[in-house]
Amino acid sequence: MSKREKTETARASRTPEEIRTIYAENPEKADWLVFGRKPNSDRRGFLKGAGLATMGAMLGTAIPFHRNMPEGLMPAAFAQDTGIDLMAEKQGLTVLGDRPLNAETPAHLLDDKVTPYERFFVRSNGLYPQTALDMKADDWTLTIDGEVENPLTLTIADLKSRFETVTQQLWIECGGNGRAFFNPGASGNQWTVGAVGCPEWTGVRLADVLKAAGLKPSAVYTGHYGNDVHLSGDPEKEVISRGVPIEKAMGPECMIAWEMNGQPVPALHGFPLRLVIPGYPGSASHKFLNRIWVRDKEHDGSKMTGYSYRMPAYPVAPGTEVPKSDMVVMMEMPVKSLITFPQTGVEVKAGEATEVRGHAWCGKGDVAAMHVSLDFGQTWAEAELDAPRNSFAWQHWRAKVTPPQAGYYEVWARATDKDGVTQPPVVPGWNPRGYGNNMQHRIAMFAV
Ligand SMILES: Nc1nc2c(c(=O)[nH]1)N[C@H]1C(S)=C(S)[C@@H](COP(=O)(O)O)O[C@H]1N2
Ligand SMILES: [Mo]
Repeated sequence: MSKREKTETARASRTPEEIRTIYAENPEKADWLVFGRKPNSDRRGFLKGAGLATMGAMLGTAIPFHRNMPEGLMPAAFAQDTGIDLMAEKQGLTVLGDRPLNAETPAHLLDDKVTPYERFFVRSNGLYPQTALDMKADDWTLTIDGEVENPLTLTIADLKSRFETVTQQLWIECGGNGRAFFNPGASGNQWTVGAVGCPEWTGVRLADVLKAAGLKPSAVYTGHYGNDVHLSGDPEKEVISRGVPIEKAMGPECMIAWEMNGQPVPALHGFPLRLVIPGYPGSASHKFLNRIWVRDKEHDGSKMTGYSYRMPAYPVAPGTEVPKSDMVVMMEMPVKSLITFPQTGVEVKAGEATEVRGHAWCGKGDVAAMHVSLDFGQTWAEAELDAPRNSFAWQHWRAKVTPPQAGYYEVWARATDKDGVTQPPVVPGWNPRGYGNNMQHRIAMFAV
């Protein structure tokens, strides 16, 4: 074979998986492989010559309209499959979209004390990295740099050997959970109540790793990075990069985890390493984590600024146009609860006591009390509320309700935090992007 023939064979024998990985890791090489284009040449050319031959060979057929096809676009044939395979083991989730993949869990499927993989919601801002799809990351590293005395680059083996391994049950709730109920509505995923879950995580404390890197006095914020791929396929575009104040990051609840429920963190949830920062919007819990940049100011990565995960600094009337300069970063999630049993629409016997139960959680820490009502909020009965298994695990609660006679009832539930702040019966403070809706959860109950 001539050198040229060898090159052509090398190009044409790539699998779609390889092409995606190369696009993610080395865009210039990908351009060369797919389009036969030299680095730094014009990105906006149309497909011709070697590029055309290569792409035709990879697709295994001719491209009749090749004259119209721009270079630099990864052929859709190689684009990531939609979530169908990734979602195979999820049970009963409502898929809100498949590019990016987002799915929430109906309340009655969140009844487990520890949320199993099958029922844990999925929130993606980008496409899944090949390392996660392959569940292979032998040489994965996590870098801690920025405002630290000793920048660190650690393998997962280093994390395991240098720091204490801890297991904690910690909840993650998307900042936009409940968005569907805002009026006027907010753009974004129309989460109802199920963008929350509380699996068990194994890993190290974020604080231990930050301490080992030696925080400088100038360290005030974290900035998180992972290797998921922007929806455009452009490897240079950042999908999401959020951070938290150092005081939060140093809390013992915050973890760098490699296991979820005793198994390697699944692809959908950030294989091989993710942050778990309970209490804050889920977006702080970065998946596919490979870098923490310690900042000397509030982090300004993608989806940290503008209206993303920000609330107006003051209460506004629904629909108000709030200037960006008046939007502040969302920190603690509000106190909240779910009724996970029975399922809404349940039929019960009039005059008989029925058990209702669920979980409660709060961004500031423990929930202090839990109440239920069967008369549209006129009277409330205190529910039995368990202590959390560990700090920032959700708390289980149960109560009995007895519909006095046949008819339609609603069970309303509300959690109250240590400061006496409780969940409102209707949507709380309107905000442009529909974050932080902690209105009371309610289910329908028919007594016969
Ligand atoms: N790398 C990366 N991390 C991420 C995201 C993402 O798109 N990419 N989404 C965030 C958001 S908005 C949420 S709510 C949680 C969801 O975690 P889960 O998909 O494991 O339920 O992950 C966060 N971490
Ligand atoms: Mo989120």
